[in-house]
Formats: sequence, structure tokens, C-alpha cells
Amino acid sequence: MPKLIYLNNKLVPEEQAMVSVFDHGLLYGDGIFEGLRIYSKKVFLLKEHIDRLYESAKAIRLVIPMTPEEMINATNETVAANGLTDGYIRLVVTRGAGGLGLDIRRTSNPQVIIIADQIKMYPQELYENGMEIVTASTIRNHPQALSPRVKSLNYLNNILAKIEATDQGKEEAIMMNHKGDVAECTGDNIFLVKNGKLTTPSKDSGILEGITRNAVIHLAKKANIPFEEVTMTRHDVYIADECFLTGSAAEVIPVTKVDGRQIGTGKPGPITHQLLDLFRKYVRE
Ligand code: PXG
Repeated sequence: MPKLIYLNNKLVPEEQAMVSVFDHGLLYGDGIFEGLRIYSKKVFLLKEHIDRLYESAKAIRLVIPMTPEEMINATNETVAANGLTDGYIRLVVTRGAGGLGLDIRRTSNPQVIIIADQIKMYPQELYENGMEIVTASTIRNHPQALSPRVKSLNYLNNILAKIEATDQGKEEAIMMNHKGDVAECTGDNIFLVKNGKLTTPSKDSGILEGITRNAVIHLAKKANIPFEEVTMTRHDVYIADECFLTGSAAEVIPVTKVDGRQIGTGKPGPITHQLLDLFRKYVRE
């Protein structure tokens, strides 16, 4: 069955889903996006993702040409039209076509794109045994240059750090912030466990406030796991008992080695296991 793409109020076959080469999303990375999951035909935490999309839009002075309610309906419609039970959704809003210049006043018609597709996850083996990651030398965008809280189409910052990981044969990289503290990974947030306490970099650490991050915090609090948002250093990572990453694509994935150093026992720890199980139950609810 050919994929049906939602493009500006219509579902069209993939071959007909096209935007202009003058679109500022392409010319300047001027736009925003969201990545969501479909579990058992339902879009997981849809309202939270739509809220973040509209906040990203507001931050870059982009007016999305539809209401959040219309966006929710369009997303559900796209999932149903593609007959997906489990999968992945990419919501994209570009600035629209304009001149060869930065001026947004010369652009028109922001493009709304919704793609629903299969998802390619990390291998199951990594969820069981943990993944090896590295720290990147590329720091996360300075919040006063481009706030990491904006999920913008300009992902070069993260891509450059991801290249550092793949060059070393690893799938993810930890990025420091402009102060030299741990911010997050290229497409995931990071959590540590030390002496039974769960921590993650605070919202003001120069991170994207992940929706999976917030779901895991909610589950940890409900399970009475001690939790704190912190300023996290590379040292904290190296001496942690447990480490895991969260994201819409990765869900909850254990980390057992960072920069070649073993984390904790070198096996996914008990709190990681507990939260992974709680998260899997949560998405099936
Ligand atoms: N930090 C960054 C920089 C991200 O891009 C997260 C944290 C986790 O956020 P959520 O809200 O997903 O828990 C992300 C999310 C993709 C893809 O296709 C990327 C993300 C999510 C889904 C798909 O590369 N990044």
C-alpha cells in the first residue's frame, strides 16, 4: 500500500507530497518538527507533542496555519489512513516558500507535513545488555543562540555530535552544554542512578525537555523512586551505578559503557529495569 502523506489539509500519495525548493525549511532549516510514536493504533502522548510543537512555533515566530485541535485530528487521520498499528509519526511545519534571503516577511504558506511510517528501533540486544556511548566534543547549542527547547529543523548541532559517535562505532553521544555540564544526547535525554537516587539534567541545562523524559519522571515519582533534577557533570556519569537514555524513538534504553568506561556493574541495573518495565506497561495502557 503506498504511503499517504498529509500535506496542507490533504492526504496525498507519497509521490505527490512535494514542497518548493524555495521553502525556507530547506534553504535555512527554518521550521519545526515533532517525532511521535503509535502504539496499538493510538498516538502516544499526542497532546504533549502538539503543545511542544506550538511552543516551538511561537519561539521562532512561526504561525501554524491550523489550530492545535485541527493538528490533532489531522495526525489521527494520517495514522488511520496508513493502517498503522505501531509506528512513528513525523510532524513538520516549515516557514514556507520565500525569496533567497532570510527575511520571513517574504515567505508565505507555511507547509504542514505529517508522515506516518514504520519505526526502526535499536536492536533488541541493546535493550537487554545496554548500549555503549561516547561523549562528544561538539557542545549543545548555546541557549542564547538557539534554544535547545525549540525542536527546530536545524539539527546540525546534534548531527555533528552524532557523527562523532558513529565515527567511533557507537550509536549515541552525550553532549555537554555551554557551561561544560552534561545536557543530553543527540536524540535522547539522559538519566543516572547513584545510591538509589535517580537524576537527570534540569530543564535549564540546555536540553530539549523530552516528553519521554517527563513520562519517566512521572513513573519514577509514582513508584517512590527518589528523584532530582540536577546539574550533571561528566564525572557524575563515569561514577554512576546506572545510566539510561529516553526518547520517543529509543523509549528507555540502558547504557553500560561511556567513553570505554564501564558504568556500574556493566549490566543494566535494577532501577533501569524497573523503569523500562513501567514504561512498557504505560505505553500499552
Ligand atoms: N533530546 C533531543 C535533542 C531530541 O531530539 C529527545 C531529547 C527526546 O525527546 P522526546 O520528546 O522524544 O522524549 C529528542 C527527541 C528521530 C527522532 O527520528 C528524534 C527524536 C525523537 C523521535 C525521533 O531522529 N528526538
